[in-house]
Amino acid sequence: HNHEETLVLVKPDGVERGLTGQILARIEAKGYVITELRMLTPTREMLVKHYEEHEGKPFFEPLVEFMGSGPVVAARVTGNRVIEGFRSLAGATEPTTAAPGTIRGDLGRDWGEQVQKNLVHGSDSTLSAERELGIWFG
Ligand code: YYY
Ligand code: MG
Repeated sequence: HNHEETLVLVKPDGVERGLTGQILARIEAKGYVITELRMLTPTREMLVKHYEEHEGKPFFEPLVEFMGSGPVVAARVTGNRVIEGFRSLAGATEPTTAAPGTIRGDLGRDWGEQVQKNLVHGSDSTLSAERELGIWFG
């Protein structure tokens, strides 16, 4: 798995707060390699596909709306066990309780109105990585 790949997104809150550089720097500092990078405001169509596993859940609509609310930075990231490694670096879903030392734990918090403001996305399996990279990088 030397060439394992994952999709990382810096979500609209991360971009808006000017944390893109810090987040990408943490990925590089851990030793992973960014092989493709783009900034875009995703369409609803892309987001519905991206979050298809969550369709029907109560947080789905607000999540899709938030993710389309501004520019996002998408990165193709490569390295041994990068899927697991990036999720560990990102920390738990909820930034309030994500461990210090992680991206969400160090840079995130609860902003009240939207629990989905947790700075980053990382694919959770080789299958979802392949699927998601197709959505964001074609
Ligand atoms: O993979 P990860 O991002 O850590 O969490 P998921 O369970 O895949 O949920 C995707 C996304 O949805 C999460 O980053 C925030 C949002 N979300 C939410 O708003 N409310 C929840 N109860 C669970 C997830
Ligand atoms: Mg997920």
